[in-house]
Amino acid sequence: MFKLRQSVFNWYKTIARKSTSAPMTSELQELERQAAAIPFAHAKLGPFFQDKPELHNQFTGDTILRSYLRRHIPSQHLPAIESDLERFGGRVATDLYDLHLQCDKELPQLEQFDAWGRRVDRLITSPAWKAMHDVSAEEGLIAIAYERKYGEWSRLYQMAKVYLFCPSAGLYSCPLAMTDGAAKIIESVKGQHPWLMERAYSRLTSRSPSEFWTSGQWMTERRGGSDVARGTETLAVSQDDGSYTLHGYKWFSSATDADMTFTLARCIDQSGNIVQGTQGLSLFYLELRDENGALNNIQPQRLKNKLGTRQVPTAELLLDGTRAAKVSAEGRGVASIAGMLTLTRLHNSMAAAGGMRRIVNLARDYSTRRHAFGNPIKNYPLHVQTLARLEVEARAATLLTLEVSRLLGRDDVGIATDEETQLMRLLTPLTKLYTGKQAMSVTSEGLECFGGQGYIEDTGLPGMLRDAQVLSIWEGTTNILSLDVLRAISKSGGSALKVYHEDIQTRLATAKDKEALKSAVERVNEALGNTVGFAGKHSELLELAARDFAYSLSKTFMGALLVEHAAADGATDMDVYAAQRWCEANLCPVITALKAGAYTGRAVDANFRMVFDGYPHPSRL
Ligand code: UCC
Repeated sequence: MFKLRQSVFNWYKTIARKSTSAPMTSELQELERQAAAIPFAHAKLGPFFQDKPELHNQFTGDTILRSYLRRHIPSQHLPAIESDLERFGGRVATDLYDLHLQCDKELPQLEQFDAWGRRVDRLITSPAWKAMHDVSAEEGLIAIAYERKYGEWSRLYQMAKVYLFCPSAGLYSCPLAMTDGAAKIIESVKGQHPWLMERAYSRLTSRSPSEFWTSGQWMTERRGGSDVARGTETLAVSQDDGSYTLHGYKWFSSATDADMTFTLARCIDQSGNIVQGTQGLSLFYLELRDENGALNNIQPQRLKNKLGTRQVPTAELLLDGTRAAKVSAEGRGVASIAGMLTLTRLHNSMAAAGGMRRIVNLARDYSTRRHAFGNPIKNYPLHVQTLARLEVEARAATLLTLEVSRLLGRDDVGIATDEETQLMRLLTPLTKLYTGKQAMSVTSEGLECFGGQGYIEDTGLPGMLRDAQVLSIWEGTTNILSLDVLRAISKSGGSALKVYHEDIQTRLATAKDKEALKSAVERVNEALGNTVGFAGKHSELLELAARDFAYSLSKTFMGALLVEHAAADGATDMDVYAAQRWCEANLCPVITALKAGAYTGRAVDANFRMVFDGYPHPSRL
C-alpha cells in the first residue's frame, strides 16, 4: 500500500518538474503516454469493478437444514421431500430472487378517488407481487401442510420450504403466514361451521393460482396492538339472518389484497350493552369483496408508511357495516385467534431464521470475492471469526424453528402427547421472541461484512435490515411475548416448565458418551438448573425478569438442540464445534442479572429515575 502511494507521488513530482520546463521532450511525451494508461485519467474508469456476491442453491448448501431433515424424516418420505426442496432451493436463488427484488422496487399504491372525485379505493399491486401469489399456490406453500401427504412430516416439509422462501419472497411470506393461520383456525371450528371448509379452507389450501385465496388477520386498532382486550373498539351488530355487521377502525391491516380475514369485534346487544375486556371479544370471519369485486363496506383510509415491509399493502381500514360471520363462542375471540397466532409466530420465526441464513450465505460468498490489503477477506481470521459467530446464531435458529415445526406437525395430525403440546405452547413465543430479535443483529452484522456496499440500496442488502426490524415487533413484541411465556407456564400450573426440564434432560442424555461435548452438556445442564430454579425460587420476580427469563429459556433450549444434533449419528465435527461455541456463551442472563441486583426494588426505582432524569415534564410522572 505504502509502496504504491510512494510511486504515484514520485511520478507526480516528475510531472510537476517537467511542466515548468518549456519544450516537450520525448521523455515528457512518454510520461503523458503513461498518464493516459493510469486509471481515471481522461475520465476512464479503469478495469476494476466490485464482484457481487452470488447466491447458490439455498438448500444444497444448508448443511444444518439438510442434516436435521435427514435425522427426522423417515426414509420412505425423504427422497421426495429432498428432491422438491433441492429444486426449490435453486429457484429461490434465481427467478424467485429476481421477483423478490422487483417487489421491493414496485411498491403497492392506493388510488382512493377517480379524476372526478368519486371514491374508487383501488389497491394497485405490482406484477411481481401478483406472481408471488401464483408461485405460493403452485409450490404448495400452504397446501403441503394440509394435504398431509407425508402425515406428521408434512408440516416440517412445508416450514422448511417457507424457510427457504422467506428471504426471496418479496414479503409475500406475510400474507402466507396469515393464510396458514386462517386455515388452522377453520380446521379447529369446522365442526360448528362446516360451510367454512368449502367456502374458504379449500381455497386457502389450494395449489391452483386461480383458486388460491389469501387471508388477513386484523387484530390491531387505534389504541394499539399489544393490549387487544382494551384496544378493540369494533362493534358487531347482529342481523336478522344470523350474520353481523362490523363497525370499527382497523389500524394496521397487513396484505389488504387478501380475499378474506379473521378479526375481533365486541358484540353489542339491542339495548346497546357491551362486555368490556377479553370476555367481550368474539372472532369474526369476513370476505373483503363480493363476487363483482366491490368492497364489503370497507373503506381503506390510507396505506401505512412503514420503515420496511413496504412491499406489503398494509392499510388503515374503516369497517362501516361490513358483513361478517361470528365463528367463536361469544367472548372467546382472543382464545380462538390465538391458534392463528401460533402459526403466524412460527412463520415469523422461519422468516427470521431464513433471513439469518441468507445474509450469512451472502457474506460468506462475498468474503471469497472481496480483496482488501492484498488478500481475499476470507483469508483474515478476524473476518472469518465474525462470520463464524453469525453462523452459530443461524444454525441455532434453524434447529429451533425446525423443532417447533416438527412438534406442530404432530399436533396437526392429532398425535402430539400432552407434553409435546405444552412444550410447543412454551416454545412458540420463545422461538418468535429470540429469533425475531437475533434476525436484526445478525442482519446488521452481516451487512457490515460488505463494508460500504452493505449500505447501498441497489445491492438489495439494506432492505434485508429494514424488513428484519419488523420481526421483533409484529405478532407480539419481545416483552409481550416474554409475558406470554409466563402465561403459558401459569396456565399449565407450572407443568410446562417441568416438561421443558425433562425434554432437555432427554436431549442431553444422547450426548453422555461424547467426550467432545462434555463441557457443552455441563453448561446446558447448569443453565437449565439455574433457569428453572429461578422460576421456583423467585416467582415474585418473574414479571420483572420476564425478558431475561425468556432469553435464558431460549438459549438453554437451543444449547440442548445443538448438543443433541452434534451427538446424533452422522453428525460432523462442525456440528460439535457449533455446539461448543454456543454453549461457551452466557446461557442464563436471568441469573447474571439477578446477581447484579437488577430485580431489586432499588433497581426498579433507580431505572425509573435514570430514564426520566432530565425529563422536562415532571408533572406527568
Ligand atoms: O396482525 C398483525 C400483523 C400481521 C402480519 C403477520 C405476519 C407474520 C409473519 C410474517 C413473516 C414474514 S400484528 C398483530 C399481532 N397481535 C399480537 O400478536 C397480539 C399481541 N398481544 C398478545 O399476544 C397479548 O398477550 C394478548 C392479546 C393475547 C393478551 O390478551 P388478553 O385478553 O389480555 O389475554 P388473556 O386474558 O391472558 O388470554 C385470553 C385467552 C386465554 O384463554 P382462556 O380464556 O381459555 O384461559 C389465554 O390462555 O387467550 C388465551 N391465549 C392464548 N392461547 C392468549 N394468548 C395465547 C397464546 N399465545 N396461545 C394460546
